[in-house]
Amino acid sequence: MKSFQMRENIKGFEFGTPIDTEIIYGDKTYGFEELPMVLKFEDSNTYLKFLLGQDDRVYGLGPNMGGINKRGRRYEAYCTDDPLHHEDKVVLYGAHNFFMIQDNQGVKGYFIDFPSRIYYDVGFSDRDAFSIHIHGKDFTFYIIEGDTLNEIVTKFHKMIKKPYLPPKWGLGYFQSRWGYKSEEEIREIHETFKGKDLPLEGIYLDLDYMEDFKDFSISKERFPNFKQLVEDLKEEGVRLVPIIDAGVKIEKGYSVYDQGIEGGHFALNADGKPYVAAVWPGKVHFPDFLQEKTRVWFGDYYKVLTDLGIEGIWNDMNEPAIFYDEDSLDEAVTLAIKAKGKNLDVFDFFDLKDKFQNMGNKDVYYQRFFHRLHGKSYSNEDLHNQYGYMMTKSASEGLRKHLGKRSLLISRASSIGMHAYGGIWTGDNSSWWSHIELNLKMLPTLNMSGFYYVGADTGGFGGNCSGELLCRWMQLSVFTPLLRNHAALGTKPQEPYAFGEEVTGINRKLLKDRYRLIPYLYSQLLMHHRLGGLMFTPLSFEFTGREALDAEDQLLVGEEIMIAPLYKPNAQGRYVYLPEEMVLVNFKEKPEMMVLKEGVRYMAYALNELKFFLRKNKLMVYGEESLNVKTMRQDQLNVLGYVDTKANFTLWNDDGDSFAYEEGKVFKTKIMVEKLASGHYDISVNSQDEYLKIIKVMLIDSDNNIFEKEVEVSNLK
Ligand code: MIG
Repeated sequence: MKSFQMRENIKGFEFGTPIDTEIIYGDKTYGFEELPMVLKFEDSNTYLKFLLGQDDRVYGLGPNMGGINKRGRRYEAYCTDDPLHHEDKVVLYGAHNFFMIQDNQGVKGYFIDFPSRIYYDVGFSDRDAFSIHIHGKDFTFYIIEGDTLNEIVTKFHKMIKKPYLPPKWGLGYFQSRWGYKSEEEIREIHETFKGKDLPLEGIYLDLDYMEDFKDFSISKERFPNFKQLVEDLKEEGVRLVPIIDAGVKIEKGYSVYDQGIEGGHFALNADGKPYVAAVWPGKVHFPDFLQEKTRVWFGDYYKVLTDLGIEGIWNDMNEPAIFYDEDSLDEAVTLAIKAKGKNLDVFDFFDLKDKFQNMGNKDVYYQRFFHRLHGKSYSNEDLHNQYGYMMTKSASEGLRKHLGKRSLLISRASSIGMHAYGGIWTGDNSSWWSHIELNLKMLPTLNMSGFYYVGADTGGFGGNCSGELLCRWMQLSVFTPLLRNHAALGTKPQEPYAFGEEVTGINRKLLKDRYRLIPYLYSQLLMHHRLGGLMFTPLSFEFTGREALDAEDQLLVGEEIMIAPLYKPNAQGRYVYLPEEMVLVNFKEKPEMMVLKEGVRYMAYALNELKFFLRKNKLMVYGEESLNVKTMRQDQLNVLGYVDTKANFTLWNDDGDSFAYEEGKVFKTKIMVEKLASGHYDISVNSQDEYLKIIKVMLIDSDNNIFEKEVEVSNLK
C-alpha cells in the first residue's frame, strides 16, 4: 500500500496497481500514513467494514433506488441495463463510488477509484454495519475530511474535473418517444406543439431514424431529407437530438464496420478476434473506447451528424447492454433442440426457459471481451464502468472538434469522471407514481457525483402514463436541468397534448413556467460548474432536527428555493416541512406569495399550479415565458424576494453556447435589496450582461406586505 496526501485534508491509499481511470486530479505527496481501518484481502477480493451507530447516515452512491440516506439497502456499482426499476433493484445504469458517512463524531467522505464491481451493503444485512466488497485488489481509496457534508462534496468536486455544461438551449423542453419514425411524423409533432402554443426546444430521435440500427446512418426511406428537416426546425428554434448506440453492426461495406476492423478499433475476444455480441442491429462489435485512437476515430464520426446540422446526441446502450452473444445463443438453442418432443419436468422446463429469458447482459459476457489500455489487455469486467464513460468522452471530444461550440450530450451508462463530458438521463423508469419520488431523491445524489445536467424520462418510460401523472411529474421536472418527456415503444401516447384539452392547458402553463425558470436554473449550472457543490440539496444537509432529516421528499434548489413536489395519485395537496419561516410562491403569471411559519403544514397543490418556497432574506430571479430559448427575452428579468432585513443574489449568465465560460467569461448580475427602517426598500442592480435593462422586483416581508418596483439596470463592464 502506498499512501499520499492531497490538499485540504484528503488522503489517498493506493493498493496494488490501480487502473488509470482519469478521475482524480491534483498533486500527491506520498507519505507513510496508515489506513485508519482494516481491509481484508481474500482471493482476488477486498472487504472493508464501517460500524454504524443508531443514527448514522450514509449519502451518495449515484443513481440508485432507495432514499437520499442510502442506509438499509444493498447496492452494486457495475453499470447495468435494467429497464425495470423495481424497489428491490440494487443497480441501475451507473457506478458512482463516492459516499459520505455522518456519525455523531462528524462527517467523512470516501471515494473508491476502481472501475469494476463493488458491492455495498449499507446496514441491510446487519443494521449496524456498512460492508463493502470490492471485486479486486487494485484500487485507490480516498478519505476526505471536512466539517460539513456540503464542504466534503465541494472538496470532492475539486478533486475531479469540472462538470459538463450544456448549451443554454439544453435547458429547454424536449419531446421524445421511441417510435417516432419518419420525417412527416417529426414535422407533425412540431406543428402540433406550435398549433397548441406549447413550448418546444427539440425532439429526440430514437433508433428509427437510422438505417438498420447502424450508427451514423440515416434511413433514406423514412428521413429522405434529413438535412432539410434539421435546418427547417432549427430555423424555428427546434433541434433534433439523435441517438447513437454502442454496438456497431457487422456488415461488410458499412464504413464504420470496415474502418473499425481495419484500424483495430473493436474490443477483442480471447482469441484476439473482434468480439461478437448482439444488440439492435443483430450481431455487433464494440468499439474499444479505452483506446485513445478509437475514441478519436469514433468521435470523428459524429461529424456525419454535425454536418447535417445536429448539435445534440444521446448515447445509449453503453453499459454496454448485450442481448445475447454467440455462445449463449448456441447453448440455449441446443438445449431447445434437445427438449423437442420431450416431457420436461419442472427443473428442465425452467432451465430451458431461463436460458432464453436470462440471456441479456450475462456476467460472463463481460469476461469474454478485452480492451487495450496503455499497452495492456483487460477484460471488460476488469474495467467495466469505464466503458460508457469513455464512449461519452469520445463523443464529447468529437462533437467539440466538429461543432466548435457546446453540444447537448447525455449518456445512459455513467461513472464519476464521465461527468466532465456529458449529462445523464436516469434510464428506463416507468410511468409509476413511485418513480416521481425516486426521480426527486436521485437529484442530490447525482450532484454529489458531479453530475448536474440530469433528468428522468418525464411521464415515465415503460408502462402507460395518465394525464394526472404527467402533470405531477412535470411539476418536479420543470426544476431539473434536463427536461425530457420520453416513452417506450408500444406505450400510450404521452406528449403534453395526448390527454385532452384540460391536461394540455396545464402542461402549457407548466412548460411556460419552465422557461421562466431557465435564467435561475442556468445560473445554477454556471455557478456550480465553477464552484462545485450541490444544486439540489437535501434538507438534512442544511437544517438540523428530526423533521429535516426525514424530509427526503423535499429539496432545496439553489440556496434560495425549496420544492415539495406531489407524487401521489388523486391528492390535492401534501404535507410539507418548513424548517424555517418561508414564503409559499404560487407561480402564477403574477406570482402570489404568502409567508408561512416553520413547522409541518398542509399545502394545497392543484394540478394546474406550480408551487415552491422562497427562503427568508433570499431573492430568486425568473424570466418571461417563451416558446424556446432562442426567443427568450434578454432585456428583462423578474425578481421575487422575501426580505425582512437584506438579501443579495448573483445571477450567472453567459453567451449560452461557446466555451468562453472555461476562461471565466460569464456575466454576473448582482442584485441587492435592503429593507430600510421606513419600511421602504433600497434596491440596486449591477450587471455585466449588456442585454439586460430592466428588473421587475416583487418583494414580501414577514407581515405579508408586498412591494413592487421596476429597476433600471446599471451595466458594468
Ligand atoms: O433496448 O432505443 O434507455 O431511452 O428509447 C432499449 C430504444 C434501447 C433504451 C433507452 C431508451 C430508448 C430505447 N433503448
